[in-house]
Amino acid sequence: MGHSSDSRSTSPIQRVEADLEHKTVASMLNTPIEVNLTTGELSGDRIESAARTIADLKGLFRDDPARQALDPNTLVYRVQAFLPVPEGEEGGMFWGTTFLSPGLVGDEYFMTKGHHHLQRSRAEFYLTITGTGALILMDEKRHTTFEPMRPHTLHYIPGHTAHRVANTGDSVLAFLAAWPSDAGHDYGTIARVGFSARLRKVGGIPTLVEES
Ligand code: M6P
Ligand code: ZN
Repeated sequence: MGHSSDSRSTSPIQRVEADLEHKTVASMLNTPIEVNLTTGELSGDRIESAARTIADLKGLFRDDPARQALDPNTLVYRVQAFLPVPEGEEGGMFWGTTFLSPGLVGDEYFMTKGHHHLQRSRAEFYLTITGTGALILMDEKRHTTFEPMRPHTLHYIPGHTAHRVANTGDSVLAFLAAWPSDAGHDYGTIARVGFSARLRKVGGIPTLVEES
């Protein structure tokens, strides 16, 4: 009663309630990551990054002497990924951006390694932000096709389909990707048997050429 004249004073109970409220708000506050929709760059404190240079991509391109003639430190692509749950966990989703440099190894465009999903049924979305290229898809019968990529094209990669991207332009190709957290990456199959066709520059035009 005596202290009720002071408007700033609080009873011990009121103070506990205020503290609890503060804690509840603090524990609910997640800082979201940000996607720069002009460049594709992800920012935030939970982003993982990886880079692949010409030296890392031994065995990927058809013309290995041409690869060896390039500066081994040449960046072919880098990937940023936001993995909010552990890799392999069922029911979650992952998000990433790939930045693929322009360039050629012989007559073959700079490209990603490409992969099947370990869980073959898992699908994925790619959304092109900048640049031009091709999404190369191979089904289980080893039938290979490609979809042209240009800013704002959205690509659905069905399950049971190997996928890789080639940069056919002269600037960085950046694309966003979203895929299930239990998809996984199978690189071994591609390393062993590859895709049935490669995207090559033939008479100045990107052309899917069957492997002989
Ligand atoms: C996209 C996603 C990633 C993938 C990356 C690079 O961002 O599909 O899962 O890792 O491209 O492709 P790759 O793994 O074939 O090198
Ligand atoms: Zn994938």
